[in-house]
Amino acid sequence: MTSRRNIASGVLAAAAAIAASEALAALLSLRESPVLAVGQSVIRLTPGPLAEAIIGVVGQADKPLAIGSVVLAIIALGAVVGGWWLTHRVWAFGLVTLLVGLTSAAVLSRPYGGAAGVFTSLAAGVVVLGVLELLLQERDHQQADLARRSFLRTFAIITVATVFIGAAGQVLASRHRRREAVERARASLKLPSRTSASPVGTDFEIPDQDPWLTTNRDFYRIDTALSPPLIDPAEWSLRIHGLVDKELTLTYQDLLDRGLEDAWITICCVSNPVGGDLIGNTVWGGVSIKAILDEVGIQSGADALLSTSDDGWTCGTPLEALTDGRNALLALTMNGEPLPIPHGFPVRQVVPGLYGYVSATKWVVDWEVTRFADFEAYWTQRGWGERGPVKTESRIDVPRGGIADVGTTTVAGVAWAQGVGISGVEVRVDEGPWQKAKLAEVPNVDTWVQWTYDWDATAGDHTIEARATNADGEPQTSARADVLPDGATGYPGVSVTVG
Ligand SMILES: Nc1nc2c(c(=O)[nH]1)N[C@H]1C(S)=C(S)[C@@H](COP(=O)(O)O)O[C@H]1N2
Ligand SMILES: [Mo]
Repeated sequence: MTSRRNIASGVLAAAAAIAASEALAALLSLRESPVLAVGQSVIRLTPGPLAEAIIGVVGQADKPLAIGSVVLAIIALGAVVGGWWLTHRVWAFGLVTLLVGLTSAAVLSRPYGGAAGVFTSLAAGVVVLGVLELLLQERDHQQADLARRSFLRTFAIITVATVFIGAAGQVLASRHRRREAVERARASLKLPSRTSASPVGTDFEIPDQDPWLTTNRDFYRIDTALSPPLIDPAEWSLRIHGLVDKELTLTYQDLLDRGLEDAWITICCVSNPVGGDLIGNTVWGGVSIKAILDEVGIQSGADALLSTSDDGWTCGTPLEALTDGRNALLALTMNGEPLPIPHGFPVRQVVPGLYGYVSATKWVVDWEVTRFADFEAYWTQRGWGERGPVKTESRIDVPRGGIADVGTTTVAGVAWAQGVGISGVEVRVDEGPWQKAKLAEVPNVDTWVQWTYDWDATAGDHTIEARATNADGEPQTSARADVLPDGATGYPGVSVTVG
């Protein structure tokens, strides 16, 4: 009995170690789990003629066979370790150490090997020892029955945990493979070369100020996806239906065939507080949404475009904003590159002048031309405004950190009113008179604009505020509003200690 129990414990310990190392490998995004690395080494070390003979017999099954043999060997060695655990503890430790060592060597011999792979191998060894320690204790003959029941319970718990961790690891690993496949498809896209440098005069290049152009890496990300949808552009399509004269389905290639136009557009999130950084500016390459809607023909009575993403997020956009001539795009590129996966690859919407939650659907796959009266989109159901026009706002970026020196001090920031444009920005100190700031260049009305003001700073504590005026002559409001339900307002302000 004891020996059967020991062997079963060893087998379970080995299985738990494999499950744990596979899951850890997936979690750490290893290109190869330790089991795979050992399998590869076995294949490499198999003498050529023997390998050919095996392939001759099993054919394409050689790879599963190699992995299966490794798993079986580990299980068998686990049984040996379990068998030795109570009587030959030093040998058991020695064998586990040897296996961890060989596995680490196999991992390190691979091009993707490294510290994380060795760590995963070590973790597998620790799991073996831990499981055996939990299961096998010296038996007290007085309480054999109690010990047996506690053994069975622990055995069952570890078995369930092993299956669970193993399954979770497989799910994670298959997602990794999918992500790599989509990343490869993205990298191999041959898109016509696109603009990606800021137009002259848009950036004052003031130290500490956010650049006018936001890089893809620095671009804020807001969505409800715990992990982004992984869509192969070759499999992507957009179905257009609802109140249209003719339905249409567009593929990625269809969009490319139409030719991409570039547009500088600043997008921002309705959840951006005054002074916040949920805003970014970049050049998008895409196809005019208006042109597509003109083609399908909007029927009378329709006032909304209900767009749905691959993962089921929904967004309602006023048709007016999509057809009034502004640069509303189905975008394929961001800063001259295919959209990064988290920013909507392969295709997303970008609409100047509307907050993202009512316009900027990422991973978009479905368009229904409809009426606002007939649906509620994701955020509208949760209390946010049905339409989300961007409010004229400004932000102070410099001086940062709340301190400045006496004398001429640069105050700088950005202002935006996408779709309308900014005609001026003013700055005031300690609620004194408003002073005109200097504006940088912009390529159109859809981007933010940098501004700067030379302030003659005097010693002491001061408050600096800014306000923008849009190109229609309307100044941004001083009334403070929270982000809910349709965007924050109020003057941005910073406190500065000079001296
Ligand atoms: N599919 C999908 N698209 C989405 C969202 C989302 O949750 N899911 N969030 C929207 C919101 S609220 C904003 S502000 C923008 C943000 O776009 P970004 O992450 O590229 O900056 O995407 C919009 N598009
Ligand atoms: Mo947002």
